[in-house]
Amino acid sequence: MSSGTGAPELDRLEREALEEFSSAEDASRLEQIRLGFLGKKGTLTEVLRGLGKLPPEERAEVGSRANKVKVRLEEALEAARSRLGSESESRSSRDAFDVTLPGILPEQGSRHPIYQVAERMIHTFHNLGFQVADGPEVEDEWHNFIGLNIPPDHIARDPSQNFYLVDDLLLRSQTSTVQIRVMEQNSPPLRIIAPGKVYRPDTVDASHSFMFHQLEGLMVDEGVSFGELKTTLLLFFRQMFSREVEMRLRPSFFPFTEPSAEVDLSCPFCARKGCKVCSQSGWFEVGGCGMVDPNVFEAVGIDPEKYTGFAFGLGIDRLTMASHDIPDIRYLFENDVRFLEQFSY
Ligand code: 2U9
Repeated sequence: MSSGTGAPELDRLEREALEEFSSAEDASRLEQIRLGFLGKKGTLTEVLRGLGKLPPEERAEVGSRANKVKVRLEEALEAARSRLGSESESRSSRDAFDVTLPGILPEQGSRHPIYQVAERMIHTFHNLGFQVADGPEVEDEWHNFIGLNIPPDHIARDPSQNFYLVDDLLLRSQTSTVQIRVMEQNSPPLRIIAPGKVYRPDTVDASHSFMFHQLEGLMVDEGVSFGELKTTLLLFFRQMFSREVEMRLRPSFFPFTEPSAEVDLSCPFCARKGCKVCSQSGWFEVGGCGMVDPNVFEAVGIDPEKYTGFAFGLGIDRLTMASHDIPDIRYLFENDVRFLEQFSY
């Protein structure tokens, strides 16, 4: 190391020091280097101390240069300290890793409660010989109304009751459109279910939404009777709820079935004692059903003299709410994780 005091010597001193600081491999070596340049007897300290002995004309220039070098060396020292400090820190935290700690499981999602109930329904109908059929959510009036024997002046076709997109296209208001499509393309015997989303512009409140889920069923063959409809539904509900539930059919009217009935279950949540879910009545409405109207068969080219069939419609959201004691349908569609995680499995 030169102990000269001119500007070129200071340049060289600076270069050497910077190089040594940046290549120091640990803290004790860095300290040695610091002492060599900046310590009491360090080369730069000596230069600064010797300034007074320089001729006055050199003193100012060399002094200013030496002070700048000092600032740069102190910065380089800090940088080297933090480099070595963070290296040694990360090495020590690596060394401290406790391999006996249990792992952290990644968070896992689960199916939406509506889909969990739908899957159980599908599985149960599958056991009864029904196959799942699917169809588009954007439909034409033929599949949504005309094929289902719903006349042009029927209130169900009113623009205020449907999401029309353009003249002949709307978001389907029931999944019956799927059964129409299946019957158009297949011959009996048929045993299908059509689960899916349907859309109606209802004002949203605790029990209504503009989109909800239905599961509809259809069985067509020679000699299919109302008795078979009743048995099929009763077997379904008993399997679905794993209980001896009772079922009651109340006469009703739908354009697509004749005769038609509404389906009540003995409340599966209180065994008819009366509870919140059944409004203390002991009965719980789950959907509607009936024998396929001969006009529907004619519309899809199935001979109503040869074949009969039954159909039913069940509300999946309603069954989900009842099964889990959910008081407001909006919880099902807000996708708040604090709600949904209660149904994880
Ligand atoms: C075809 C022929 C007949 C399906 C049926 C109902 C009665 C019914 C409601 C239950 C609750 C809709 O989700 S809900 O609001 N459904 O009451 N659905 S009969 O009848 C059909 C379907 C397709 C070709």
